[in-house]
Amino acid sequence: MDSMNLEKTALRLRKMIIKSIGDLGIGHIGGSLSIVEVLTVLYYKHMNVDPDNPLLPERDRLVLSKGHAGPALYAVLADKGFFPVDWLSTLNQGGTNLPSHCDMLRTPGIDMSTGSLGQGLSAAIGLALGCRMNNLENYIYAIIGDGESDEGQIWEAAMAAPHFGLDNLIAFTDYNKMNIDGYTRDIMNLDDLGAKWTAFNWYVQRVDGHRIDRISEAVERAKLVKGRPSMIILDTLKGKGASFAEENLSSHNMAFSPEQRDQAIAELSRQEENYA
Ligand SMILES: Cc1ncc(C[n+]2csc(CCOP(=O)(O)OP(=O)(O)O)c2C)c(N)n1
Ligand SMILES: [Mg+2]
Repeated sequence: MDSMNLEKTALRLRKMIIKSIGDLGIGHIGGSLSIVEVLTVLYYKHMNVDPDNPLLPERDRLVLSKGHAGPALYAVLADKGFFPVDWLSTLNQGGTNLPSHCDMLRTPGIDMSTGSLGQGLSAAIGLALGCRMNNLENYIYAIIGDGESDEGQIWEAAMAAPHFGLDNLIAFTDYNKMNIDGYTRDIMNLDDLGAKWTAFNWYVQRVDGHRIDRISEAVERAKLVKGRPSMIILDTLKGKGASFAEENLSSHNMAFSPEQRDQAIAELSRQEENYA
């Protein structure tokens, strides 16, 4: 898929996310909307996955370590055909297959259960080691949050992955500059985040996390790196694409009305027309 079609796909996914959370009336809209482009690049360009065979051993895997952004990944998986699109309107309701946070035992296409922040990158290391042991030539992708990066376990993983020479591991930090109820610079300043990962011997890149082409080029460069893992830092906006949520500190787990839902979807539909 070329960049233009990927951008159009990202708009469609944003609408699906806003509808799914909006139908429930509350949810993690901010951190879901900030990762739409990276998910689009991975699932529509780079990842080898098969919706009809979600447990294929040689598939690429994604660990959404910031598991509260499950609704973003659910939109992608539904759109790709891992499960029916109408599941999206059951989000986080009793009996659903789409709980607020990712559950690999419940949802086809989810590769790791996450939501307890800090653990996913370590789980991705385990997957990367296991796949290498099985002589698979696949990639393990992981997405962590900038607030999540306050967790000590992230830095244990930061030390372990280069030690094991995991060049099949490509991680992303969703650097949206916001934690649950404040700015990361006030809660725990990440300062020069790239320098930290570089010091741990990761191959580090930093790109605009809403530029499909830049993310895709970064993934291509990461795949060429031998002997160590990659960290791609994505400069993003929390709530990107929904005017009621974008760069709004309250967007973390936000309640919004059907009118706000419909207005945001209509705005995105107008943008989609530019691609027709
Ligand atoms: C171990 C753990 N501590 C606290 C939480 C509660 N929590 C959920 S999301 C969140 C904020 C995380 O910030 P960030 O990683 O920046 O997420 P994003 O901005 O991408 O939504 C917190 C503290 C949790 N899920 N797990
Ligand atoms: Mg954040």
